[in-house]
Amino acid sequence: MKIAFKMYLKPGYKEEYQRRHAAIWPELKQLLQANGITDYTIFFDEATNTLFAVQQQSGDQSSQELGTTEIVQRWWAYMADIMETNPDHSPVTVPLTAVFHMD
Ligand code: RM4
Repeated sequence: MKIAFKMYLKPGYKEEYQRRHAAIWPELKQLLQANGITDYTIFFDEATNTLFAVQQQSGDQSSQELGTTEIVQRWWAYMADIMETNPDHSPVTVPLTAVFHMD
């Protein structure tokens, strides 16, 4: 199923966010794909520094629920300096509800 959620970037870090994600760790990409996360896009809203993530989830865990793994926890700690995070370095994440879909 397709899921979406919001995260928040600290102001002024759009280019750095893009740079780091263009060089996403192969082991993170492999973990996501191995757990059924595909077609994963993150959009950015300049006006509010909001990140909108959309992903296809064929397994029972979203990219955020994979936060129980060491790789994701290490990635979150790496990204924490440019994102709004919780005390455990996980990105503040707001699930979104699908209100319309058209195949
Ligand atoms: C995001 C955030 C997400 C992760 C992606 C790859 O900035 O850390 O949790 O799934 O990167």
